[in-house]
Amino acid sequence: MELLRKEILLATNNAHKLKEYRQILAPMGYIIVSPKDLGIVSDPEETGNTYRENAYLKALSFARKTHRPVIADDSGLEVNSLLRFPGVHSSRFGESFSSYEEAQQALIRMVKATPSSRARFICTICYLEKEDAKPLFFEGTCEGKIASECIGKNGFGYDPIFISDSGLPFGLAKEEEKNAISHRHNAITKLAVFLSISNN
Ligand code: ITT
Repeated sequence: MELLRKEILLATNNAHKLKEYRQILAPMGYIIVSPKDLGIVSDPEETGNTYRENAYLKALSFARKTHRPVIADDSGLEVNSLLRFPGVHSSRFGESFSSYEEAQQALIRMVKATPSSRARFICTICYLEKEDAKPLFFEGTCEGKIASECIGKNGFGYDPIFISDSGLPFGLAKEEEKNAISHRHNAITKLAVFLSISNN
Protein backbone atom coordinates (compact mmCIF):
# COMPACT_ATOMS: atom_id res chain seq x y z
CA MET A 1 0.00 0.00 0.00
CA GLU A 2 1.36 3.42 -0.96
CA LEU A 3 1.95 5.71 2.00
CA LEU A 4 -0.50 8.60 1.86
CA ARG A 5 1.08 12.00 2.41
CA LYS A 6 -1.11 12.80 5.39
CA GLU A 7 -1.10 9.39 7.02
CA ILE A 8 0.52 9.12 10.46
CA LEU A 9 0.98 6.16 12.75
CA LEU A 10 -0.06 6.81 16.35
CA ALA A 11 2.05 4.62 18.63
CA THR A 12 -0.49 3.83 21.31
CA ASN A 13 -2.29 0.88 22.80
CA ASN A 14 -4.91 3.19 24.31
CA ALA A 15 -8.11 3.08 22.23
CA HIS A 16 -9.41 6.28 23.85
CA LYS A 17 -6.35 8.25 22.80
CA LEU A 18 -6.66 6.86 19.28
CA LYS A 19 -10.27 8.02 19.05
CA GLU A 20 -9.36 11.49 20.30
CA TYR A 21 -6.51 11.86 17.77
CA ARG A 22 -8.77 10.74 14.94
CA GLN A 23 -11.51 13.15 15.91
CA ILE A 24 -9.17 16.13 16.29
CA LEU A 25 -6.99 15.48 13.23
CA ALA A 26 -9.60 14.24 10.73
CA PRO A 27 -10.92 17.75 9.96
CA MET A 28 -7.33 18.77 9.18
CA GLY A 29 -7.07 15.97 6.62
CA TYR A 30 -4.88 13.55 8.58
CA ILE A 31 -5.51 9.83 8.63
CA ILE A 32 -4.38 8.29 11.90
CA VAL A 33 -3.28 4.69 11.58
CA SER A 34 -3.06 2.51 14.69
CA PRO A 35 -0.58 -0.30 15.41
CA LYS A 36 -3.59 -2.64 15.29
CA ASP A 37 -4.40 -1.47 11.73
CA LEU A 38 -0.89 -2.58 10.74
CA GLY A 39 -0.98 -5.80 12.75
CA ILE A 40 1.88 -4.62 14.96
CA VAL A 41 2.18 -5.32 18.66
CA SER A 42 4.56 -3.40 20.88
CA ASP A 43 4.23 -2.27 24.46
CA PRO A 44 7.58 -0.74 25.38
CA GLU A 45 8.28 -0.29 29.05
CA GLU A 46 7.88 3.35 30.04
CA THR A 47 11.09 3.64 32.00
CA GLY A 48 11.63 7.37 31.47
CA ASN A 49 11.45 9.99 34.19
CA THR A 50 9.77 12.54 31.94
CA TYR A 51 6.87 12.65 29.52
CA ARG A 52 9.35 13.40 26.73
CA GLU A 53 11.50 10.37 27.48
CA ASN A 54 8.48 8.05 27.57
CA ALA A 55 6.88 9.54 24.44
CA TYR A 56 10.21 9.07 22.63
CA LEU A 57 10.55 5.45 23.83
CA LYS A 58 7.08 4.66 22.46
CA ALA A 59 7.62 6.47 19.15
CA LEU A 60 11.02 4.82 18.64
CA SER A 61 9.73 1.35 19.34
CA PHE A 62 7.05 1.66 16.63
CA ALA A 63 9.28 3.56 14.16
CA ARG A 64 11.78 0.67 14.33
CA LYS A 65 9.05 -1.81 13.52
CA THR A 66 7.35 0.13 10.72
CA HIS A 67 9.91 2.55 9.19
CA ARG A 68 7.09 5.09 9.08
CA PRO A 69 6.66 8.56 10.55
CA VAL A 70 5.29 8.01 14.03
CA ILE A 71 3.70 10.07 16.77
CA ALA A 72 3.44 8.93 20.38
CA ASP A 73 1.75 10.56 23.33
CA ASP A 74 2.75 10.48 26.96
CA SER A 75 0.30 12.20 29.22
CA GLY A 76 -0.81 12.53 32.81
CA LEU A 77 -2.63 14.38 35.53
CA GLU A 78 -0.68 16.68 37.87
CA VAL A 79 -2.01 17.92 41.20
CA ASN A 80 -0.21 21.05 42.45
CA SER A 81 -0.55 20.29 46.14
CA LEU A 82 0.71 16.72 45.61
CA LEU A 83 3.91 18.05 44.03
CA ARG A 84 2.57 17.17 40.57
CA PHE A 85 1.73 13.57 41.49
CA PRO A 86 0.68 11.29 39.80
CA GLY A 87 2.17 13.10 36.78
CA VAL A 88 4.42 10.91 34.70
CA HIS A 89 3.28 7.99 36.89
CA SER A 90 -0.44 8.50 36.10
CA SER A 91 -0.82 5.25 34.22
CA ARG A 92 1.13 3.23 36.81
CA PHE A 93 -0.84 4.79 39.69
CA GLY A 94 -4.15 4.00 37.96
CA GLU A 95 -3.15 0.43 37.22
CA SER A 96 -1.96 -0.20 40.78
CA PHE A 97 -5.64 -0.38 41.83
CA SER A 98 -8.08 -3.07 40.83
CA SER A 99 -10.11 -0.49 38.90
CA TYR A 100 -9.73 3.11 37.72
CA GLU A 101 -12.72 4.03 39.91
CA GLU A 102 -10.64 3.07 42.95
CA ALA A 103 -7.70 5.12 41.71
CA GLN A 104 -10.02 8.11 41.18
CA GLN A 105 -11.40 7.78 44.71
CA ALA A 106 -7.90 7.43 46.16
CA LEU A 107 -6.75 10.59 44.41
CA ILE A 108 -9.81 12.53 45.60
CA ARG A 109 -9.01 11.46 49.19
CA MET A 110 -5.37 12.47 48.82
CA VAL A 111 -6.33 15.87 47.41
CA LYS A 112 -8.88 16.48 50.18
CA ALA A 113 -6.08 16.19 52.72
CA THR A 114 -4.30 19.14 51.08
CA PRO A 115 -5.25 22.83 50.93
CA SER A 116 -5.74 23.01 47.14
CA SER A 117 -7.36 20.98 44.40
CA ARG A 118 -5.62 22.76 41.51
CA ALA A 119 -4.54 20.34 38.80
CA ARG A 120 -3.77 20.04 35.15
CA PHE A 121 -3.66 17.46 32.42
CA ILE A 122 -0.46 17.36 30.40
CA CYS A 123 0.10 15.85 26.98
CA THR A 124 3.51 15.51 25.32
CA ILE A 125 3.60 14.31 21.74
CA CYS A 126 6.80 12.98 20.22
CA TYR A 127 7.01 13.14 16.42
CA LEU A 128 9.63 10.92 14.82
CA GLU A 129 10.03 11.23 11.05
CA LYS A 130 12.08 8.00 11.02
CA GLU A 131 13.87 5.90 13.61
CA ASP A 132 17.18 7.77 13.49
CA ALA A 133 15.60 11.23 13.18
CA LYS A 134 15.77 13.89 15.87
CA PRO A 135 12.60 13.62 17.96
CA LEU A 136 10.36 16.68 17.98
CA PHE A 137 8.08 17.43 20.92
CA PHE A 138 4.75 19.25 21.15
CA GLU A 139 3.20 19.94 24.53
CA GLY A 140 -0.30 20.85 25.61
CA THR A 141 -1.91 21.45 28.99
CA CYS A 142 -5.42 21.86 30.32
CA GLU A 143 -5.75 23.67 33.65
CA GLY A 144 -8.43 22.82 36.16
CA LYS A 145 -9.11 21.17 39.49
CA ILE A 146 -9.86 17.81 41.07
CA ALA A 147 -13.57 17.40 41.79
CA SER A 148 -14.73 16.61 45.32
CA GLU A 149 -16.44 13.47 43.99
CA CYS A 150 -16.55 11.53 40.71
CA ILE A 151 -18.73 13.28 38.15
CA GLY A 152 -20.00 11.25 35.19
CA LYS A 153 -18.46 8.31 33.41
CA ASN A 154 -17.45 9.76 30.05
CA GLY A 155 -13.91 9.70 28.76
CA PHE A 156 -11.22 7.54 30.34
CA GLY A 157 -8.54 7.52 33.02
CA TYR A 158 -9.00 10.47 35.38
CA ASP A 159 -11.66 12.30 33.36
CA PRO A 160 -14.42 11.71 35.97
CA ILE A 161 -12.49 13.62 38.64
CA PHE A 162 -11.32 16.58 36.52
CA ILE A 163 -13.09 19.91 36.03
CA SER A 164 -11.49 22.34 33.59
CA ASP A 165 -11.08 26.02 34.41
CA SER A 166 -13.78 26.66 31.82
CA GLY A 167 -16.13 24.69 34.11
CA LEU A 168 -16.37 21.48 32.08
CA PRO A 169 -16.41 18.26 34.12
CA PHE A 170 -14.59 15.90 31.74
CA GLY A 171 -16.63 12.96 33.01
CA LEU A 172 -19.80 14.60 31.65
CA ALA A 173 -18.25 16.10 28.52
CA LYS A 174 -19.23 14.97 25.05
CA GLU A 175 -16.21 13.86 23.01
CA GLU A 176 -16.22 17.02 20.94
CA GLU A 177 -16.48 19.22 24.05
CA LYS A 178 -13.42 17.65 25.69
CA ASN A 179 -11.53 17.53 22.39
CA ALA A 180 -12.05 21.28 21.85
CA ILE A 181 -10.13 22.29 25.00
CA SER A 182 -8.10 19.32 26.20
CA HIS A 183 -4.36 19.02 26.78
CA ARG A 184 -4.30 16.59 23.85
CA HIS A 185 -6.10 19.08 21.61
CA ASN A 186 -3.60 21.78 22.55
CA ALA A 187 -0.60 19.55 21.82
CA ILE A 188 -2.10 18.23 18.57
CA THR A 189 -2.78 21.77 17.34
CA LYS A 190 0.94 22.57 17.70
CA LEU A 191 1.84 19.33 15.89
CA ALA A 192 -0.62 20.15 13.08
CA VAL A 193 0.94 23.60 12.59
CA PHE A 194 4.38 22.01 12.34
CA LEU A 195 3.15 19.35 9.87
CA SER A 196 1.40 21.87 7.66
CA ILE A 197 4.54 24.02 7.48
CA SER A 198 6.90 21.08 6.89
CA ASN A 199 4.65 19.54 4.19
CA ASN A 200 4.56 22.74 2.13
P1 ITT B 1 -0.07 4.35 25.60
O1 ITT B 1 1.19 4.47 26.42
O2 ITT B 1 -0.20 3.03 24.91
O3 ITT B 1 -0.27 5.51 24.68
P2 ITT B 1 -1.35 4.75 28.20
O4 ITT B 1 -2.77 4.76 28.66
O5 ITT B 1 -0.39 3.83 28.92
O6 ITT B 1 -1.34 4.41 26.63
P3 ITT B 1 0.21 6.97 29.14
O7 ITT B 1 1.38 6.13 29.46
O8 ITT B 1 0.44 8.28 28.45
O9 ITT B 1 -0.83 6.22 28.21
O10 ITT B 1 -0.60 7.16 30.48
C1 ITT B 1 -1.28 8.30 30.74
C2 ITT B 1 -2.33 8.04 31.78
O11 ITT B 1 -2.77 9.33 32.24
C3 ITT B 1 -3.56 7.37 31.19
O12 ITT B 1 -3.52 5.97 31.31
C4 ITT B 1 -4.68 8.00 31.99
O13 ITT B 1 -4.83 7.35 33.21
C5 ITT B 1 -4.17 9.40 32.25
N1 ITT B 1 -4.63 10.31 31.19
C6 ITT B 1 -3.91 10.79 30.15
N2 ITT B 1 -4.69 11.54 29.35
C7 ITT B 1 -5.91 11.53 29.89
C8 ITT B 1 -7.14 12.08 29.53
O14 ITT B 1 -7.29 12.78 28.42
N3 ITT B 1 -8.20 11.87 30.33
C9 ITT B 1 -8.07 11.13 31.45
N4 ITT B 1 -6.96 10.55 31.86
C10 ITT B 1 -5.87 10.73 31.09
